[in-house]
Amino acid sequence: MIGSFAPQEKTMKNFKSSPSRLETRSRFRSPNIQQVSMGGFWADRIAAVAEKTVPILQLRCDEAGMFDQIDPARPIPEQRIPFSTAFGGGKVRPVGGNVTAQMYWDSDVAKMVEAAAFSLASHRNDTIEAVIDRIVDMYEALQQEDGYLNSWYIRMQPGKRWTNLRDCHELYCAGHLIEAAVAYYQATGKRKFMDVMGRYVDHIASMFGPEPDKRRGYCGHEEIELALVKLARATGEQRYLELAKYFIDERGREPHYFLIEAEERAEEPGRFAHGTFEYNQSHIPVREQTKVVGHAVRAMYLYSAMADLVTEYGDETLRCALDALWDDLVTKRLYVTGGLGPSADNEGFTSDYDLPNETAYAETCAAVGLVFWASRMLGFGADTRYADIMEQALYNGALAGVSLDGMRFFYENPLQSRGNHHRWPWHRCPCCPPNIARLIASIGTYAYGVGESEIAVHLYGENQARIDLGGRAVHLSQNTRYPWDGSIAITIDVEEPTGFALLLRIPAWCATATLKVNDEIVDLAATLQRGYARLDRTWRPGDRVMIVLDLTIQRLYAHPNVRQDRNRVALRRGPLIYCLEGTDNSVPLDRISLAPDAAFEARFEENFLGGVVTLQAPATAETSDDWLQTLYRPEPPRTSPASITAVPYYAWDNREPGEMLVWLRET
Ligand code: FUB
Ligand code: ZN
Repeated sequence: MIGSFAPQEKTMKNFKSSPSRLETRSRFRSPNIQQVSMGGFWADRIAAVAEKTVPILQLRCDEAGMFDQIDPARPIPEQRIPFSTAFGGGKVRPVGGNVTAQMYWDSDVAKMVEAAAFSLASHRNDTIEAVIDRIVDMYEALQQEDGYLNSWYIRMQPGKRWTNLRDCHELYCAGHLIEAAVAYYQATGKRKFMDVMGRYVDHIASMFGPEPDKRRGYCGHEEIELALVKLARATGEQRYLELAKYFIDERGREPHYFLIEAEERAEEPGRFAHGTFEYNQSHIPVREQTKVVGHAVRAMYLYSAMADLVTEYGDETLRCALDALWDDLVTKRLYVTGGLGPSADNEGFTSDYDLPNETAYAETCAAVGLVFWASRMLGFGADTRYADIMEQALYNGALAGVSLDGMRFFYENPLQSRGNHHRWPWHRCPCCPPNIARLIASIGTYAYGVGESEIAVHLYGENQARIDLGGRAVHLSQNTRYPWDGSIAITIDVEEPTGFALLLRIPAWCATATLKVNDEIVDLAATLQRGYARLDRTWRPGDRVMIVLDLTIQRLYAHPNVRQDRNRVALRRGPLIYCLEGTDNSVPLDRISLAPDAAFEARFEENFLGGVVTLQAPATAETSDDWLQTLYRPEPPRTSPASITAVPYYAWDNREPGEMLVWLRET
């Protein structure tokens, strides 16, 4: 099922050293959920998801009425979320007359199942597994003779299936159900859900495609494409990959499918939520796209699938588009937290350098989606450009989406709050909680990339990996307190001396790094390729690699065009972005200024926020005591000394509610 892969060399930014010759890049695929067990930092997060988030997700899906809709043995339920008010959780706003968030309940259930399945791999739980089995049984019973399977169209709007791919998330739901089925199979070995979904995909393939007897449709919300690649990889079935490729190739082509479909519904083609095909990235064919536009989650899922297809087919035309899109995102449209999509209006992108802090939408799902995209860019070669962004989005914009106890969730992730932004227990559009949960529960699969005779270490963190390198078993064990400490010891265990290249990521944020193999210093510069130290040798049982990454606290400055961040700094230590919280700082946060030479101290506090490194520094704060009733005056505010404490951004809003600030003023 794998096509040939052409070598390519191009000039890349952020290189510490460049390869001296053209290299043939290999393909890398992720290990599966059974192959990596996480400890340390991630073990706590994974446990919170398994023990708290997953049961909450199951309960909330039930309370919302989702199982009433799915289970054909129950009476058809009433519609619970009205049309045109698809968003909730305190906010209800129109997104088009024919849409309700209830249409994509299958996706919410599927993501919950996926998070639960991944959690089972590390936290066996018969009760949770029994709930999933019941859900699978419901879907099996619901499935139509011809394989069709969507609870909304079977139960709530019968007779209308496949009439509005633009708005109604039908293929999106299928995609999430496919991902859930693959995860459940990989976690438990149970095949029933995969078989159900295989029948549904056969039905989908009979409906859509380039052949004259099929409709040339694709989904308004990308997702099925990347799911089909997962299914292809899990089953080895090329036809699933071909269907994914069709959906990608067809997107944005003329005649435009969404116009044809609108005409068939006798609707004005321009009358839909947001009124532009940029919203769902179908404004032009994908290979012509160079700007990240529209709804951020949709964009991330689309680019993820495109990257997967580059890995599987070696398609350089898709790769060129992805390079342009990547550069556009990371040089003009990405928050320092790895959050993206500043606007609530389209849940997505606006214009270059438009990165407001307090009103940032930066949906949790979008940062999760960026982790997906970046990890798939690593499919066609280890490159720290992608891995650094993956880590940045993971530890900051995505991880902030769930509280430390795993019980409350952010939908929006601003970089500044006056004290009125808090995690909520649930949302009428509950896409984010299961999304961050499934990412955390499967984080081990993002840590490595496995090629034919290469293993890339993309993420550091305490873990044990059992990797199958073309039939040869390689056990890697990472011993580290990362991200709190930059020392990482990796022990390699092989049954017999085994030749392969170990690729170790040296993040671009790391000013100095040292590397040793079996206590001998390695000349790092000589081994670096695209930011990865390449150790190509015969590995023997018990060989030991030691990496030390410099975690010096850094001040980051934004491009001058980001007007909201002018004269401000953000604090970074290793992969973590820091913020101030009102509860740790006795003055209003926006009155605080840092001197350019103020020295920071980093302190690990074991019993604080689950164990974090906090940052302390002297600063000044403007006082208002002498302003009385004055609003304006000729003299500037007076300042007094203040000492500040910063905490990792992901850990904010886990204590008393209050202010939060990422970009601090610098005098
Ligand atoms: O439309 C399904 C999901 O709901 C999207 O991915 C999120 O952005 C939210 O709109
Ligand atoms: Zn979401």
